[in-house]
Amino acid sequence: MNAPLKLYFSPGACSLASHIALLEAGLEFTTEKVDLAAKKTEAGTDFNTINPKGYVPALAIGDDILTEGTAVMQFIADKVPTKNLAPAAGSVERYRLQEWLGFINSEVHKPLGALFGKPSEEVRNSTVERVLKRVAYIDGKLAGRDFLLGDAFTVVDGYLFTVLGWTKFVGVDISAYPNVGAFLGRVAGRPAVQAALKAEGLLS
Ligand SMILES: N[C@@H](CCC(=O)N[C@@H](CS)C(=O)NCC(=O)O)C(=O)O
Repeated sequence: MNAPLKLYFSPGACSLASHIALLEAGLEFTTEKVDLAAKKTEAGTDFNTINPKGYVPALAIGDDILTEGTAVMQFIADKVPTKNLAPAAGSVERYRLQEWLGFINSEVHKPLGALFGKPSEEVRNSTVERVLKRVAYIDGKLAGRDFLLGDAFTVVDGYLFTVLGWTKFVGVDISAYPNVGAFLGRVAGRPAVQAALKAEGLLS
């Protein structure tokens, strides 16, 4: 029997990417919301006892806990290989997926996330400049392709969708990047993505 899966998440946070992956994979799972400021889960558990790093996503796999979104998403994809949410382990394409996951993690997710912390104007301006450089790069890569790896959706697309969704909350204008805009619309239109947004209370 498969160990039960439970995703610890915070609405709209980077855990949304793992939530999308779980729904795209069609896996059975439960969720528990985390108050990141109080470090408490919805059931009142001290979240630091679940993930000592104190952040989401955290995926309970039975009694075990897997953290780091880039690992969580690949674990989910590998549970259901028939869904092709990640290229086969060992293939060059799989390393290409990991290349994108690492790029989005360190070059987009982290700098954009830091803007929620209200940095000084100087830090903000240099961070926005850096992020827009990365978005321009992504826009170029998305020319003539539907998703980051080509024609098929993979877990990294849900990740990019999630983190670029933050731009509107931190006042970063990405409207000058048409391929990115089309990509975000394409990903938003996927039933699993709509279901994840609804489950996190992000749709009115
Ligand atoms: N290295 C982690 C970072 C995860 C992360 O930044 N999580 C944020 C939400 S997007 C969080 O939970 N922040 C609360 C905190 O760090 O206290 C990953 O890539 O999964």
